[in-house]
Amino acid sequence: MKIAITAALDAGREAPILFRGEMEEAFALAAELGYDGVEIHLQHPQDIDRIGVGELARRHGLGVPTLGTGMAAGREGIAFSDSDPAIRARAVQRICSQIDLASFLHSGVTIGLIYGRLGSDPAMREEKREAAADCLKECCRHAEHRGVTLFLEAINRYEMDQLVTLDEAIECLQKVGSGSLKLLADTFHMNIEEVDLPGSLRRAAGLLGHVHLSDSNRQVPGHGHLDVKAVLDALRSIRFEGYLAFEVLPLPDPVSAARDGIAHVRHLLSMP
Ligand code: LER
Ligand code: MN
Repeated sequence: MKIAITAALDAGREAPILFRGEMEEAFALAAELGYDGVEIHLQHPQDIDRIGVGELARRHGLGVPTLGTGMAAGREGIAFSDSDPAIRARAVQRICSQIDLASFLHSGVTIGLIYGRLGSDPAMREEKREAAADCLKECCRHAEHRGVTLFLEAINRYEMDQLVTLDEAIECLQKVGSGSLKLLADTFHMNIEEVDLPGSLRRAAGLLGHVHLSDSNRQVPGHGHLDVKAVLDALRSIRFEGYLAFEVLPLPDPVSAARDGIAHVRHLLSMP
């Protein structure tokens, strides 16, 4: 298993992004501390210089496992489940342009908050569910064409009202049935929604593509009370070979968090 930090040019105080600032600094920090990659969160793909970031990744020998896309949903209110077709089209267009960037950086693209909510009107829920799945299918076609993997994320009930558990996301993934679509398991959301974290991960065998690893309090692993060893053992048992990305709060500060997180996880991974 490979380990990544998360980075963004800027993010709100409450956002679970480990490093905020220039990509040069993010890649230098990740390389210095022995990470394998940098997960980049972006509102627009053109917010970064793609050639410069590609060079940084090559120079430091780091991968970019996925591009986080939730900022566009949060800041612009665009989503696959929106009842307005023009807004759905903007969400699809944004993901397709993230896919183009991902293809250049050999990265994946996360489909999390941009999948969207169903809302409280029972008459609209089925329509919105179908609309969101159709948008996802359209993005999958573009991803297949570009050779990019999309990671569909299960997100807890306080942020989303569909695809809340891994099983629900797996059901959607199987309905869409694209070779370019994999599951993203985030231990912060799982700690709220799942009955048994290792059991849920084992059911995702063969479908899991990416992991957001944080402790119970959304700090780096080792700063809370999640049984991180049990999570890593389950991932080992399903032969997960992707990235564990620390989508965490930068506490007590970004450098200490990055240092503590990788030390803790490498130590647990070295145990039988
Ligand atoms: C996105 O990956 C996620 O986990 C959300 O909770 C971010 O707010
Ligand atoms: Mn996440």
